[in-house]
Amino acid sequence: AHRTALYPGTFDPMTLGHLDILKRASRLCDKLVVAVAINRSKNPLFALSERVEMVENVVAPFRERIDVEVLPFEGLLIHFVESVGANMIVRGLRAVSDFEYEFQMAGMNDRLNPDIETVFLMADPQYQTIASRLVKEIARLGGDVSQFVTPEVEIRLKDKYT
Ligand code: COD
Repeated sequence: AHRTALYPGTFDPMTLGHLDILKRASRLCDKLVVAVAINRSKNPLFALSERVEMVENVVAPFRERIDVEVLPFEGLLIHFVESVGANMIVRGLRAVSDFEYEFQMAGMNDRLNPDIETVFLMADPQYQTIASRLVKEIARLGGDVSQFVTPEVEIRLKDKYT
């Protein structure tokens, strides 16, 4: 069967944690859709187009094996999943602290559409504690974020904060 996975997030900005989950997800499906949320309520540092570009710039190697699309989305996640014809939603789990929120989201999305499965993946331990929010804080305060993001994202963060 043809499997399409959708990995949704804010990606503000994309980190090596996101990238690790992306790589793992790319091995589970024939097509991967990375859905970048407009997420006005989170007041993102990066514009939607920048967040899409940052993801776009790392998915190129996956295209040798599978079909990949990076698309912006607004509105209800489950509607977007249905509109692209995906069978599963991929989410990353970091610590116990992620669990409550992810548990609720997966449960409610399952009620909205029981045919779509949420799949949880864990990143490699070296990436498990990386969070976009803390990466932004470190960059804003002049710290070194090179262990947490790609060189491209590091440059973009420097540009934002100088
Ligand atoms: N290791 C492992 N996983 C990670 C790491 C890491 N270091 N960093 C991030 N992740 C995972 C996150 O746990 C998450 O699963 C994914 O990567 C994306 O993370 P973020 O922070 O970029 O994205 P979120 O969590 O802000 O995305 C939330 C959505 C935009 C998907 C959500 O708010 C949503 O679906 N909004 C649409 C409205 C809707 O449908 N609401 C009802 C939901 S039931």
